[in-house]
Amino acid sequence: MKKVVLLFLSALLLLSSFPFIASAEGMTVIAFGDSITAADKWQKYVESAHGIDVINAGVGGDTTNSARSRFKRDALDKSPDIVIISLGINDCAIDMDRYVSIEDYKANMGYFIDECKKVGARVLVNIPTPVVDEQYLTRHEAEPFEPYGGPNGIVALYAEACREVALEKNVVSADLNAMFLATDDYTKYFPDGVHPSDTGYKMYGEAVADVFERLWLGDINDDGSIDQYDYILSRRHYFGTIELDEKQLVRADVNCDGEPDIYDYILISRHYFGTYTLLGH
Ligand SMILES: [Ca+2]
Ligand SMILES: [Ca+2]
Repeated sequence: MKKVVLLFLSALLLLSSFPFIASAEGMTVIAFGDSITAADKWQKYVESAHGIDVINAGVGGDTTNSARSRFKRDALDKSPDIVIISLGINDCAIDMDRYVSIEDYKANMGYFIDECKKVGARVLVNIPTPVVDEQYLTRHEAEPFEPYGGPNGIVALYAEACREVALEKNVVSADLNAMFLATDDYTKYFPDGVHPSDTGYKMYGEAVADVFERLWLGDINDDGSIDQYDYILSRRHYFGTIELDEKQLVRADVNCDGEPDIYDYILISRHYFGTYTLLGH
């Protein structure tokens, strides 16, 4: 009898956390970046997948240095819930005055993330997309890039630096660099060597949309906190007694290995008990 009552109570508790709401709806989402962000062709994929409007705060030619001076006005002062940060390609222009050293790039990215956290905004970092040397070098001097094996060699270093900052700051990232390089020929998606084609932007937008749900990693029942209800849902999914929807599956896979399983529900439980911090928290 006791068991039945307990089961009934736990079912009630689970039900009380339904129905699910679409978390991002009504939230202020800002995309802070350079011309690749400003081009605006990627964001419809994120908007339609998550029922949101993205405020585009992309400025062509921006490096992390030049973007710092407008970060407060264009991002922080808008009371953002979510900030998507996409910078780095212009920082790599070692032949130009606007070049930003890799140390300064990391410091600036860290600054953007820290400031977002201070105002309570969640952060999604886009790892810089690759460039195509041949087209890129029609507008830049080749020699300064030679020690790096060409422009995309230096972009690879900044992409790695960006991954390191995201990891260190424990924020969600979309590895657009790795995504394009994993295709059979990434160069066809960057007709001018830097900016994606329409197809490239579709891949870009869909990749950002895919990781977007990770901003709520662990909060499977979408009630704004990560607690025993999430742990129970995760566990029940693992044992096959409930089915999670597509977005819940992303949230349940807290170690982001593509499989919501026993390791994830242990991590959710550890996060709840304060012995582990989930990504993005
Ligand atoms: Ca929850
Ligand atoms: Ca997993």
